[in-house]
Amino acid sequence: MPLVRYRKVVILGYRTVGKTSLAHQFVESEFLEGYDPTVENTYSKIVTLGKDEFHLHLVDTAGQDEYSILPYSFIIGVHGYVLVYSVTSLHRLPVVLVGNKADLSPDREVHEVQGKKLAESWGATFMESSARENQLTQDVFIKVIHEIARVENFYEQESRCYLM
Ligand SMILES: Nc1nc2c(ncn2[C@@H]2O[C@H](COP(=O)(O)OP(=O)(O)OP(=O)(O)O)[C@@H](O)[C@H]2O)c(=O)[nH]1
Ligand SMILES: [Mg+2]
Repeated sequence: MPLVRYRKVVILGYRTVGKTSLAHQFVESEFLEGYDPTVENTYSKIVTLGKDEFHLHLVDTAGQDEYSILPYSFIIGVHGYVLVYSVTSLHRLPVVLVGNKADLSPDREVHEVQGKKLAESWGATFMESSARENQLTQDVFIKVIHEIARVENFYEQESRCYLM
């Protein structure tokens, strides 16, 4: 008897990047031409990989912007995330990848350079931190505020250019 394992995966990303279309294509094998903004939707599919069966529970979310609040169901019991962007738009949310517990140097398994490279490959900002250190912790959240402002300014300037 194959083991059926439950996997809860949350699909995140900005509005209209195609989260629902991807989920729908995966589960129903068809492309959705129309656009119907998602409030929240779930999809289920049994996926067989070799001898293993996975009961995949996909949570299709409403597109996020900088004002979105993620409900608990997007965090609790989640096994993985799919972060989607559209290649047709540069408009992406700022992401700060934080390598925390940097104070625990004897237990370190991830080198700072590895974190940096991963963040670079995502176009994300990277920081190491320690929740034991107030200043380092402040820096994380100040960084994300700066990043949001940077992206906002960029798009404000861009829309001004269009208006001219
Ligand atoms: N050409 C093309 N169009 C796509 C693709 N994915 C999505 N679309 C179209 O883009 C529009 C938005 O797609 P959705 O899947 O609804 O986007 P979403 O990310 O779920 O949007 P929200 O629920 O508002 O966050 C729809 O008109 C889709 O048909 C794609 O890979 N190629
Ligand atoms: Mg959607």
